[in-house]
Amino acid sequence: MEYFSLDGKWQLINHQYSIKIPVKIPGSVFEALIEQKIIEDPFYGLNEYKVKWVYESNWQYETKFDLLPNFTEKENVILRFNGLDTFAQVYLNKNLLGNTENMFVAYNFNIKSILKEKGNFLVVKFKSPTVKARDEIKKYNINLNTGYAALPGIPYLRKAQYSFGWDWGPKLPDMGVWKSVELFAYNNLKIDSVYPYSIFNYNKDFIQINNQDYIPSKKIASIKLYIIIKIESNLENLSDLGYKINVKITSPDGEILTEEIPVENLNVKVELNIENPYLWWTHDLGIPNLYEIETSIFNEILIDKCTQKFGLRDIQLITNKDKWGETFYFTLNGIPIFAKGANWIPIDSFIPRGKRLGLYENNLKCAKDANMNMIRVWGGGIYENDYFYDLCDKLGILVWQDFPFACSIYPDYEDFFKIIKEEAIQNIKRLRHHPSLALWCGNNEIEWLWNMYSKSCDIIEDPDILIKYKNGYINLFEVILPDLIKELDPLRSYWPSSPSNGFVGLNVGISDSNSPNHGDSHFWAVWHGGKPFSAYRKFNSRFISEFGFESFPSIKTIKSFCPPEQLKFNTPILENHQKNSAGNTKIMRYTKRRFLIPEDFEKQTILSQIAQAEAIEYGVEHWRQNRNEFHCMGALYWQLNDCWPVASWSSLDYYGRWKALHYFAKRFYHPIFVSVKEEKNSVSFWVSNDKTKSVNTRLNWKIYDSNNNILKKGIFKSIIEPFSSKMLGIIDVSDINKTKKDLQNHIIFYSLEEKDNNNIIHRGFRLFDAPKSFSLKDPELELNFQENEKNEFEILEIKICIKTNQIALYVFINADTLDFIASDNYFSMEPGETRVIKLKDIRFVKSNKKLIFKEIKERIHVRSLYDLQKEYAFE
Ligand code: BMA
Repeated sequence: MEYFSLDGKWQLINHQYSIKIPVKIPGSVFEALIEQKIIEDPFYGLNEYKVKWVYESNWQYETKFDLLPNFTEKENVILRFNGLDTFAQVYLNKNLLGNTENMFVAYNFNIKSILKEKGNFLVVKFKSPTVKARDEIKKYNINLNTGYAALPGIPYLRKAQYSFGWDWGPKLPDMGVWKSVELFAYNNLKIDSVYPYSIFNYNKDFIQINNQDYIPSKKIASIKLYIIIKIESNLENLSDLGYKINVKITSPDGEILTEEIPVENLNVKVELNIENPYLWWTHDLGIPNLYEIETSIFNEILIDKCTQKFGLRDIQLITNKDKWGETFYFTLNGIPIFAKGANWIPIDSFIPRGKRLGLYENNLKCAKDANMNMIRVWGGGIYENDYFYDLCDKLGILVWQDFPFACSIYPDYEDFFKIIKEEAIQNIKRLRHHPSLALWCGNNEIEWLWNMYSKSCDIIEDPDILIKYKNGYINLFEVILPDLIKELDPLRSYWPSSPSNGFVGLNVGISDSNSPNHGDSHFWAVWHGGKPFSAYRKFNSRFISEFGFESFPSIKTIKSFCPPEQLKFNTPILENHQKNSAGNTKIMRYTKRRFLIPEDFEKQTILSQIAQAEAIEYGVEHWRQNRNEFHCMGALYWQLNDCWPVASWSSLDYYGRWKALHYFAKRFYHPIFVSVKEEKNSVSFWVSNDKTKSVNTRLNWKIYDSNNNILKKGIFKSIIEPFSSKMLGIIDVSDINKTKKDLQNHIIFYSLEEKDNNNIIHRGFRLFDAPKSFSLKDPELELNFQENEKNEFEILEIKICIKTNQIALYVFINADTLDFIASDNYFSMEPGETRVIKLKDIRFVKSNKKLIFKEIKERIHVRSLYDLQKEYAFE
């Protein structure tokens, strides 16, 4: 097999606007226009509206290339586009090779007959996606759309739906050659796909844990590894031709296992017994061990070779009938896991640029740092880049993968289904070897939408046509896609929609997709429904796959798109960087319920982040308390990241800056976590242990008044069994919380330590009322900075020792001109407490200047709620 990459620099042409500029492959039209300064940054100010012409017009990519002679001598020469976004005609040496219409698939063209040794001329002509969407609406005479933020007609297009606008995303549909382009040449046969999968044989030694269901011990009796190799060839009598396949498996410790078998037909199955296996675990349970598999076909010489990584692990979605309805949880190698994580949207409006900027690594590393073990790739985005899954495999993070359909009725005609089948086949085959991939899910919120449309539908009013589309839905998401999974990836579970109750067929649209007793749920009464965040405590769910709360990003991020004169929550630019209708006003309204609002906009942004973090923590506490008997087994908040700088539900902003929520997540997703339920007359403490071993704990708690007097204190000692949540006890507070004023001025501090080594696992606090009614004093924080780690060039890590003599709420470390990640942030301290915080990944916001200790020290501020509220403008 000969291989030749066509990545690099091509030309990008727009005839209508007489533009001819260089463009990167992989890359995109928007990225090239920004780089060549043809357009101003579309993220800045209101520029989003100035660049409409870009996606309303057509673009042409061109390149010339010569080949090495050994290439043209081969019988087959394939030109492969790993991704074209989206509607294109491909020409080579003026011959039309074909049309493309799906951003999510690779296109292969056999170009043997038109390829020259020298001076090949390749042209890809892209048509405007928005013009195409309007054409489709006209053609089918139905205005299929998402019903809100996005441009109309997009359900007709197999192109990332978010790029046409979402309630957190701008309308910037990009175009171009967004993945690699390559040529490969071969004679008679090549490897089409290699699919390793393993079957686990658990020993029957069951252990009983804490009155729960029976959980198999993780001792694995044996593992059988199967490898299915598909060969592509038009040779007849393959078995007589002497071809062989060699499979070489390298274990994480370098041990090599090989197997060689003759090729007798196009499907080869290799079977191996794996002794002493290294299992793949999520990072919170163990090591995400990866094996490597190298598959080669040869006769006298090597014909083709393919290398990939895989993991030995068994993942299952368990849906068993129980007293509430039906369970919904995953087991990993027999261990039931509480999924902790967030929803993932595409990394950038211009995805290839985001990849170049390192956003995949950064966002996923931050997810792991925040103790997340599962990410849901949401259906309004894309099947992610290979790189994304490679990173999840390596970091030990599970992936819930939606097929890319969201919030809309989709076409129901055969040609559309044909396109989807091809798309699904390609992507299932591309991704199924990844151990991180836990679940295929049909779509985002469409089953739920049918609940609504069974009452009325403004898009399709004729009930007969509506039924036709509903049957189309059932066909696609309950027949076509699950059948393909059964055929191509039979060991992985399929779930029809998120949320779904799991009842399929005639029940679509009739039974509640968001049932608290079956399947997964999206809970939006807080935020969209305007309810206080204490409403989370009233909603039980088997697995909560979406719930969210908005905040502003860091002021540094806001300044990247907003000039100083518009730095206010309701100016046109801030309103444009908020895509949920009246979202900024809502942020302010919610924040005001909790805090005194200062005049200063930066302080408002910080308070909005604290309100968001408190909200999500409330929800997670409740659902983690409910983990016994598998009542609730997952919490994935909406949303991890942003695709541009914006006010949204994310915990990481577009530049990777941690909002307060991300620091909170690091605490509330810790495998051993204390949660607290405060009520007027009582306070109860809970500990969740998601580890495989029991922990012997001691919880110290104290209740103070706002004058630093300790009113009550105590200790709970307890052994917390693995995979369980335990209520440690209830404290009666009716004697101290007699009046509203008492409630407002009392605070609980608590810390959990491991009894055997006094190691503090978790610290927390809780007020009985909104923080704004607690009378705070200036904590006059004492700071002591130390260099912690440096190399010969600069400081890598510093330590800050923070001491307080007063109650200090939401202590936060920040800097106007520096970025860093703190070991903890936005925490509260009791009188006399000292905390040591480490800052790593320290860098200047706008320069690569080296970091000097004195400069870092001068730029860092440590403040608290007292400073945010002391000059408040309104209540
Ligand atoms: C959910 C998602 C998204 C949306 C988010 C916030 O339901 O599935 O479609 O962006 O809510 O409204």
